[in-house]
Amino acid sequence: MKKALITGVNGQDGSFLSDFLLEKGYEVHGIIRRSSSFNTGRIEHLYIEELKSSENFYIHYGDMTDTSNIIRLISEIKPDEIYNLAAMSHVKVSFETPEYTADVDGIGTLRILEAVRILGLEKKTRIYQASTSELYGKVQEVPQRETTPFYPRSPYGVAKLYGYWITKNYRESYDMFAVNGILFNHESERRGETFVTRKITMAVARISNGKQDKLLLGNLDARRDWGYAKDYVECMWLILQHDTPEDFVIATGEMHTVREFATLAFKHAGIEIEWQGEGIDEKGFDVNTGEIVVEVNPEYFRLAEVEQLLGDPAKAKKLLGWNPTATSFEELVEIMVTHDCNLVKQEKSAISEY
Ligand code: NDP
Ligand code: GDR
Repeated sequence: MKKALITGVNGQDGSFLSDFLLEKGYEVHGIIRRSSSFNTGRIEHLYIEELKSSENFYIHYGDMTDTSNIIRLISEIKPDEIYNLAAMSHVKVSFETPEYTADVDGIGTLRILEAVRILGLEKKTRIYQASTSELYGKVQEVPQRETTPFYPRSPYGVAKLYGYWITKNYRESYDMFAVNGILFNHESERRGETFVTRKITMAVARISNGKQDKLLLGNLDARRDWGYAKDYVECMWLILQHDTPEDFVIATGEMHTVREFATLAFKHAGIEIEWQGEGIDEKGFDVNTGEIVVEVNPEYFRLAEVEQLLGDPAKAKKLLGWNPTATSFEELVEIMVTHDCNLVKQEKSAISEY
């Protein structure tokens, strides 16, 4: 039985990856942080004793800033595969916590690589690093592929740039199977509520159920290549199964604005939106009631914005046989809105069911 260690196991991707690897027959070990309130909502379903998968699922306390903890866990578990998903993952928040973000997202990656090297596991343990389309930031080429130059636009992007290069450097210096998945935005019903897609779908659910008046958003013109997280975790695994250690762009190859996402999300809940005004004065009106349901609030603007991201998944398609459009943009929006409407009707908190 193969053993996998997942950092960030209770995040969006960590939870889907755990489901996926347990289904594949892996023994899965995950690292979570101590928290004063429950933080295991997304992986709770894996704790249920009657579930066969729970026999092979182990949780350990740890932190990406705690070197001795990381060395101890890797030494005890001796994983065949490490998926380094833990990160301070919010781009806007990284402007307020730049040093911490560098420590967790940048040096944290080094701590994993060094632990594997110090423990002499270079030939046994394959390492996946969660790299990001935020590396491209101010884009130098459209669409972005593995060879496109990087230009990060946030402390998060800069910290992840270190993570990217140190992974590549350890691969080249110590002959380790250490690789980057450069993943473009991927969303789901398990997405954190402060990211724009989930913020929109939760607001749509609450507004259509009379529990919220309007949705406040920042840059409506930002364009992203949005995929479905469940499809993307399969790719993380495929990257580690590949014969040679290589970096891959994972994306759908389709780009939409925040405005388009919001329009479609409201439509799925039966609300037709008409947009009026420009820039910070732009508003979204419900055509049936004439009520304002979306308003722009400059509080949500970024200090340095990434205006557009569009990935080219050709390499992953060709070498990994991955299907980038297994779930379409329309299906993704529908999955999230349907899920959140049910959640709001039942008046549950967003992540308590996982
Ligand atoms: P989430 O924010 O949902 O999850 C992040 C995880 O990291 C959480 O489990 C969090 O734990 C954990 N974490 C944060 N800080 C620490 C720390 N100091 N020590 C240990 N664990 C920590 O992110 P996603 O699941 O969406 O993303 C997974 C990874 O992929 C991240 O590295 C992200 O930067 C990257 N990525 C994500 C993309 C996306 O579109 N989702 C695209 C490209 C890259 P806690 O719950 O305690 O905060
Ligand atoms: P991003 O995701 O920054 O791409 O990082 P996010 O959903 O936060 O923003 C996407 C775009 O939407 C614009 N936007 C808003 N964003 C938020 N959060 N809230 C708003 O109200 C709002 N209004 C408009 C943003 O300005 C931005 O342009 C995500 C994270 O998961 C990273 O960890 C990951 O690396 C990248 O995706 C790829």
